Amino acid sequence: MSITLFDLTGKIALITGGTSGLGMAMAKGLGHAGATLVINGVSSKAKLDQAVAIYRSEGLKAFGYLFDVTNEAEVIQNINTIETEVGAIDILVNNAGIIKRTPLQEMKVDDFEHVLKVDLVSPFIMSKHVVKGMIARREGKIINICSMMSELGRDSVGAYAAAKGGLKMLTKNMATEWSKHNIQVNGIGPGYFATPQTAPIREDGHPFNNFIIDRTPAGRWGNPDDLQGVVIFLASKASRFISGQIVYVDGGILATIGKPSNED
Ligand code: GCO
Repeated sequence: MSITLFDLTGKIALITGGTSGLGMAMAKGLGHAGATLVINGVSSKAKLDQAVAIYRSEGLKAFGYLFDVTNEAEVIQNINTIETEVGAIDILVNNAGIIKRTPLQEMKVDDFEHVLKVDLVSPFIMSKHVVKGMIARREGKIINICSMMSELGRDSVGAYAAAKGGLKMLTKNMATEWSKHNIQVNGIGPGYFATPQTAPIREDGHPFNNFIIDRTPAGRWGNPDDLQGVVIFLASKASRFISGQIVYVDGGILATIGKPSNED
């Protein structure tokens, strides 16, 4: 089998929320597989420039674009600019996301809507405008970053789980409508990973830390680099006949109801 199946040389990959965490790890994987990286950030130009410098320090071809993925006018403008300045987008990774940990009964409607807007509506906005070029070229890859919360709930993350559950079904519907154009749309569902997003529930002996280690058959938190293989796979020719699937990278947590804490 030729290893060129996984070669992304000559491809351009746009990763939203690519300035840190899982987005940066996945982008580095795509870059080291040969893709040119277009990194979206929203918080600050300084943070975006710092991230682009990190990619370039690893010998990767990377460009940064600061825009709000929930703002359709900004999305349209920046996709046009990217396709003029860098080139046609072959791979879109909808990774940008937020979480607000609040019990549903206490959650403000504005906060609930904001989580859905970033985590569910923005992948729709981004994909709606990137897919036009992919359809014209009859080729493309869209990868939506779902979550194990696309399948399971947890106290205090109701808005996030609703968004990620919706993103799972949006992924299937994108696949339904766009696969006929040789565009594959799939999702990645990370389990619990050691990132800035999970730092508040992981560090300084937080009880959740031991819970996750006990609950995960692999017995550890995920390392962001654990996602590089699957994102290269879903971005490459190797997955050309796979569409509408969510690949869970979770150390086995979704496979089991777990075990009593006093059992090895
Ligand atoms: C939480 C975590 C999770 C993980 C991840 C799991 O508070 O439960 O933040 O949401 O981040 O999404 O797949």
